[in-house]
Amino acid sequence: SSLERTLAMIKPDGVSGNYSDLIKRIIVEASFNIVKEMLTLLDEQTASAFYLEHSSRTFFPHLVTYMTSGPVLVMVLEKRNAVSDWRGLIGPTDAQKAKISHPHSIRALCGKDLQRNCVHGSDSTSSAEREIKFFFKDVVSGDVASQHDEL
Ligand code: YYY
Ligand code: MG
Repeated sequence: SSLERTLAMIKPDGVSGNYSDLIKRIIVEASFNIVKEMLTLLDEQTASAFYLEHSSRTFFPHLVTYMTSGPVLVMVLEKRNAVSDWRGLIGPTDAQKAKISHPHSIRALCGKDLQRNCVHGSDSTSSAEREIKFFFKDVVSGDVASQHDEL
């Protein structure tokens, strides 16, 4: 396996619930390198574009309202197998189900329900590449060995 980058985001309920420090501690203890981070407030257009793949779903308007309801912390994480390892750490989409099936996952620890699940993680290496470019246009997700742009 080679070094990978993935896009992580602490969603509005995570930031407002003061989970950012705890989540960053979990990230660092799991041997991820936080390569980039940005605290930002998503507008409707940005949140809609980020979740474009879900635009036809009935939950989409609620998702956009939620994602624009407060600041989010967007991060680029790097390690070997970053994409699947981060998905593993965050756990299932539904935080209520996560509390039962994956009680030590971040969504179980910090999330509330299916919508307010505290964190995002790219679901594949191609999604990761697209999502990293979406937020950090100067980061090339290939050739990570030559990049040392830590904060
Ligand atoms: O990748 P992941 O975040 O685990 O789930 P997705 O199926 O991509 O859905 C994106 C996002 O949408 C999810 O984190 C919460 C929200 N959502 C929802 O509010 N209601 C659903 N029935 C499904 C997803
Ligand atoms: Mg997804």
